[in-house]
Amino acid sequence: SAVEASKRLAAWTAVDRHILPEHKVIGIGSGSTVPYVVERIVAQGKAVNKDRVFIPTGFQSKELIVNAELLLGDVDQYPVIDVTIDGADEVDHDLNCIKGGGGCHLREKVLAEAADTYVPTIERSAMIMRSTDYSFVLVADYRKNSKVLGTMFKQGIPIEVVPFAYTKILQNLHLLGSPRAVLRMAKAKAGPVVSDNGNFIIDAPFPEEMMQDPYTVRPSPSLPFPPFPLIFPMLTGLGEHTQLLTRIKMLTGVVEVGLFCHMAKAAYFGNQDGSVTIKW
Ligand code: DER
Repeated sequence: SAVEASKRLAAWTAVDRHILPEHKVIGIGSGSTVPYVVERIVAQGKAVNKDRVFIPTGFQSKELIVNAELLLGDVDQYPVIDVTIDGADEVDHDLNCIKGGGGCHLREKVLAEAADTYVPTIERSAMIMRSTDYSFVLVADYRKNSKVLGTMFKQGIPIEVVPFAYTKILQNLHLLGSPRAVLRMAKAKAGPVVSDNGNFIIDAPFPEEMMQDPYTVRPSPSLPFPPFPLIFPMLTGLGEHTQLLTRIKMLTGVVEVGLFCHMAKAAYFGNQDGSVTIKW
């Protein structure tokens, strides 16, 4: 199908550019696009892959690595990863993305952050603190290439929660601006979806205006620039709606939120016409 061809195109292009011989510890995401990533890595040959170890982001990801006869590692042995490559449910103009459509976003975010080439540099001229440059690369088909999160992937932000707290969290999400938040129910099993970590998943759609800027926090113009932009907007209320990620994460019982903001280094989208769109 056109969608599958576009997934393969995105995956192969990203692997060719970002999975290089010097990369020895590689994080493998989850979903229906990453099998094409593994396919392309295997095609790089046994000689280069025999010195590599591959870290999974869940059951499906582990099965992919094992079935491809690649060396399986875990994040305890390899807490620093050279590059992590993963799918996404939707990516906006600023490379913020919604992940968790497959319910794997907790471990995916751990591996995305582990691929962290954090280089705190201050550009004296503009006094700008460069934050993190994660070696975290997204691959997806054209349906995920969006401008504002939530406008294409409409089922809502996936939120992993401890089962004990899910009813309270649903109530709080309804108050926070997502009256249509629901517990994700399983299709091939009676009852809710249970994550690889034994938790529940809530899908919480928010109105478009809250998704314009799910993370970027602008310090108030009247207040000095960094290093504490996060605090000032809270004081001035500027950060009210742009702290969506933080406000969800702070609800008691929330384990992880499927919003990956300012983390991806690049995103590759296969298009129906055989071209590839790259955001970076
Ligand atoms: O759950 C996730 O974040 C996965 O990466 C998944 O949602 C990606 O979607 P895909 O099946 O279209 O690759």
